[in-house]
Amino acid sequence: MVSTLWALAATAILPVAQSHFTFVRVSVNGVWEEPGRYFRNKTSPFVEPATESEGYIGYYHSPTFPQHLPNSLRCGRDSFAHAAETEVLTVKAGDTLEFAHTRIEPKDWKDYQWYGCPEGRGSCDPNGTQWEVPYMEFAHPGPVVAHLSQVPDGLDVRDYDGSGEWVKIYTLGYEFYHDDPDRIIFLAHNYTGRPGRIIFDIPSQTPAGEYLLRVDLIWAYYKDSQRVSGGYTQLYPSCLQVRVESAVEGSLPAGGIKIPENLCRDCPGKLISCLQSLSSLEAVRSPITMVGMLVGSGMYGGQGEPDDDYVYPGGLQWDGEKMFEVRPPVRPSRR
Ligand SMILES: [Cu+2]
Repeated sequence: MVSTLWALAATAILPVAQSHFTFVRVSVNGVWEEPGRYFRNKTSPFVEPATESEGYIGYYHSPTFPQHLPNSLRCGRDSFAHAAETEVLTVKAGDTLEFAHTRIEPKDWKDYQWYGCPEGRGSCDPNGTQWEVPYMEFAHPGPVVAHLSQVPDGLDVRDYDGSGEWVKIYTLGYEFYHDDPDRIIFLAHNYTGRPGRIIFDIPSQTPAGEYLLRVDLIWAYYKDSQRVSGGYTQLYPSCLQVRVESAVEGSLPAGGIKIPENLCRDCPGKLISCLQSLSSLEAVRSPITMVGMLVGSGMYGGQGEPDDDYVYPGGLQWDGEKMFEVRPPVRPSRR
């Protein structure tokens, strides 16, 4: 059954109800949990101070922009306010997780959007208006990344705001469409109407303890255009509250990122937080470059040529043994 807590929590009416999306469901080793369960909820509607002057009101599935509140960028809009009411999912290091998203408002959730979906998927839209019914298509092209942030000693995950380091454990990026060097295809939103699946393992060397597990699709904004209202890079973060059982003790490796600080590459002074540097809209309109978060038109549209200097967002990735950079595919040679 759909969680009544979630259905009641979001009562806002969004005119274009299916234009955006939220990751809301997890499966552990192939078994789907109830939609919404173990995820920090969001507040809807919610006004972000940084965009209040533009009249921005974030509804349930609305994107989060880089200039929004740190808490909104970490785990979704105003999500820390919902931490205490969120259950904690117990998993084992090495378990395989899959994440599913929806574009439907919680008040409109029906069992047929979650149960009996094709290919054992965790969400679908049998009565939808999207390209390839019954699939639940992603609304936007971009990479999907997932991170773990370990809860500091002595703290409960329900009391942790995500201000520590985040270590990337998953990247779903792009490929070249039929080896065409001038046409990429993101594997999540791929223009087939049949979305890529978000499946990865919790590294088997993950130390025992409590974590926030963040998953996000980042639709990078077009770097050469005017950054007009509503046109910023869009993030779609959600966090699971998890307790990892493991034979390993200790901490995650160093070298993770801070959110939002290290979502920026060339923030002024490097050590100044992204939030500070983006605290006014003027700053947002200045030429700040973010790793994988401002791109050329081919990547913005998700079916053109890639940027030569593109770096996947989210920092180094950990496979349980080493930290490494996930490199985009090599561009095929022209034939
Ligand atoms: Cu959207």
